[in-house]
Amino acid sequence: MQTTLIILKPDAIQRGLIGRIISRFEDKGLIVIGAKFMRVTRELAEEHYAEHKGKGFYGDLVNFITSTPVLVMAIHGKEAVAVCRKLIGKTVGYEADPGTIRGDFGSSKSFNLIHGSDSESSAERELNLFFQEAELCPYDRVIAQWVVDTSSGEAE
Ligand code: 3AN
Repeated sequence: MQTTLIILKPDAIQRGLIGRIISRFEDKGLIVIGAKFMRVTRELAEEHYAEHKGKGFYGDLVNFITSTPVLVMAIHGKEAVAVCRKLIGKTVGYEADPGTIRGDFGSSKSFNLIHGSDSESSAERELNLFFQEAELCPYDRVIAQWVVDTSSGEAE
């Protein structure tokens, strides 16, 4: 089981897509174990997007993510990092496959609605950037035993 960082970016908030996007993750069987509605500071944005520093779109990216509030979430479940990336779809909205979040709701390259950590190590780094440990609340759901098969002792 993994936990990954998801950010619903300013365009998702402004367009009123919070509920529909969270439903994509819940429908898949993943759970929200942390959530924070916040305005990202410039300092935090620069740290989060440090790997893109120097690229042409970096300044616009930092301006965009800090422009209006975002919803930051810790999402947990089986293979959560890769599963969330697949649910999110390709970076550019007009290239993303239908059925993905960006493919269904996005039409832009830079306004692409959502961020999801791209690896387990990125998830760990990004979760630490956005959440204190006490802000994450892992829990068990009764339905969990019908979402993944745990009869062998492993989540399968
Ligand atoms: P993803 O979010 O799909 O992992 P990354 O990590 O390559 O994409 O890029 C991080 C963010 O930078 C993207 N979500 C997008 O907002 C922005 N971005 C990436 N490439 C471009 C680009 N060519 N032009 C404008 N913005 C971009």
